Amino acid sequence: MHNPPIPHVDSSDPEIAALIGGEARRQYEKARLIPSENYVSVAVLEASGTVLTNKYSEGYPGRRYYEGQQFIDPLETIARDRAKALFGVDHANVQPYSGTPANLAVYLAFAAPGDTIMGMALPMGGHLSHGWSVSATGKWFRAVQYGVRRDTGRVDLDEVRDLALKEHPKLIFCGGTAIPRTIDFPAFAAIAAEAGAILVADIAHIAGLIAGGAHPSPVGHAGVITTTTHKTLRGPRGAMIMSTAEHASALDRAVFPGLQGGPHNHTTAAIAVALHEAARPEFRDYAHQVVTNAKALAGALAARGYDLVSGGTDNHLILMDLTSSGIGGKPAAKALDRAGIETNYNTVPFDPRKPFDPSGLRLGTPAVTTRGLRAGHMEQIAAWIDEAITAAAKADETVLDRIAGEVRDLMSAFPAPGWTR
Ligand code: DSN
Repeated sequence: MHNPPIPHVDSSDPEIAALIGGEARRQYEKARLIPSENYVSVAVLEASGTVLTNKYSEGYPGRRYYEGQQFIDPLETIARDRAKALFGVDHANVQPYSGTPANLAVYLAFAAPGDTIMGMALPMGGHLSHGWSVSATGKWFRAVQYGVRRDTGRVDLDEVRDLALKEHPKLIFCGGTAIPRTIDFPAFAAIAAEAGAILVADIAHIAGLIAGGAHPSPVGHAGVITTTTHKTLRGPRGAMIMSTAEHASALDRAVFPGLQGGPHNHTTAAIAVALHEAARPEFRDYAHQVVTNAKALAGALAARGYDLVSGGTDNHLILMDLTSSGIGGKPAAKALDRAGIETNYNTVPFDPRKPFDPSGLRLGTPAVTTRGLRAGHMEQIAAWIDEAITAAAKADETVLDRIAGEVRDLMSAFPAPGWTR
């Protein structure tokens, strides 16, 4: 059952309780390989489900528009201080509701509608909110987009520099959602300085790796850093903006009153708890194990003949290009889900197929590493992925159901925060 228990939901709303319980069991039984997901600790879950959700706190500690902030003010101050200490930044705002609102606040702080901004194109590994055409950021700003090289699958820094010097963007975003390689923050910083742009490092995917010392930090290179809190950082769904002192007040004004109303105080508390956990030595071990596991999984998939964008990974994320496997990313992801292995279909760079039926599969190791899986288990997971993709190409559902049972057996040996038998 769900942990912490939910007896009051059980008795007052059994329909919703059953769905929550079902999701807790699903998360326990599956090998969850979506690289932007994780398992938060029971402490983070407890903090998320508190009376803090009852309170309005528009403003910032010491400057609120509602009375009764005796406990909220110190709580938000602790969350901000923990973020500053963990990442080594001058300033942290913990109020953005999630990653896209955090990025929108950066636009509001430093750009006006119609201004030129620059980011990585979504199909190349970037994020919608870095100026992709269907996003408000692509509609309201003049977005120029960079990509990766066709031959290496890696960011082409020469292209980034040429584009930045030609287009003079106000903001340059680095980071994204499907980047399997180390982000070269010093190189981006040099380009931004030359072009007169503010560099924004969106570290949503790799924040936990940075906190744990398993990926270089953008601090000292990017004036503004945005992140969600729920991916490798292993906190609740939320976001933060961090910056140099110079940009602090513009960013704070953009979040509130520019973009948002009252902060979600229960989320702020859970972020504080997660940041406390991320400052512990065990979290460093976790971050490095995530990368070790991802490299092991990538190696095992490559050994089975799969094409990996950029040839492998430096971080938590692997992007498989299934073009030569005779199956699209979507049917492969659906078959894997039936086989107990959760991934997501994804475009690959230069994908000839549509985003809703793309050629790629995106997977990663943050969640299974939290469960306790180690590099040795990645060989077995790669074998299951291979078998399931082969079975899916032949529409053999018996094989998928057999694998699901084997995955369940493996995962049942590893406790999942959020579930107790
Ligand atoms: N949904 C996030 C991810 O999965 O990477 C991006 O918004």
